Amino acid sequence: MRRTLVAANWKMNGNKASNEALLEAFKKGFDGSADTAVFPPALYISQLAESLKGTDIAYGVQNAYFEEKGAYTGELALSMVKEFGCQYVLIGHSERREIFGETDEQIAAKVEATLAADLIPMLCVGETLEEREAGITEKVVKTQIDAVLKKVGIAAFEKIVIAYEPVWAIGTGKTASPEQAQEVHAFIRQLLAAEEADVSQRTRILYGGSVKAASAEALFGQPDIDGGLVGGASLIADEFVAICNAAQ
Ligand code: G2H
Repeated sequence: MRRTLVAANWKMNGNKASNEALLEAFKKGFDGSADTAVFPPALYISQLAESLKGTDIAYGVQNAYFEEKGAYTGELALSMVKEFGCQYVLIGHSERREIFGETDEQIAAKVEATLAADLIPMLCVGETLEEREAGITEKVVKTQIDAVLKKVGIAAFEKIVIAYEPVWAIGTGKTASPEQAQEVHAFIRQLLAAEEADVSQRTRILYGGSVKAASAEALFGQPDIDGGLVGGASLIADEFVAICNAAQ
């Protein structure tokens, strides 16, 4: 019912030559068993548009602003993102929250503006190590999701993809175990179900945090894990192809 989605978050990595090599290897090796999307640094969106023409591989930006236009130096408007053929917008990644100080309110506004631009928000949520150790993982994730629910309402979650990314597992090599991840994914689905059961069954919830080819199959095999958001391993062609092809 929910088709697996695997997304590559290249973060601030790559150059024209390495991007092309990655994309060529991906197009050659990918068996089409999942929906896929690639998030390059925004400057390379045109390169992806050209390279991925005629394929089913989608692409998007790692961030965009909620205002339509104006004096917002360094920001991208969603109309611009749309004009370059993007389908997805990554919103609220923990690196945006932590390093750039994005708040739940700004993230909710970005989700709302992304939906209004007819693009798909990929909303990232997740707890830090201190929060997990303090036993407040569910509370933290609920607060992050509630801010968006309050802004856009439950019906909008039909079009939103959620990525659960425990901060302690990001780029650290520490993947959450499939059971640990499933527990939080099930909790997120319950949160949505408490609002509207049908919608909760249709919302895709991805896992992110040191996903590797070796862990992908077990993660994707969990009942509430609908794919992955992959950082480091998405920069290694064989790894990323194997992760995508691990989808059932
Ligand atoms: C989490 C993830 C991609 P990595 O940030 O969003 O990165 O797979 O390197 O942990």
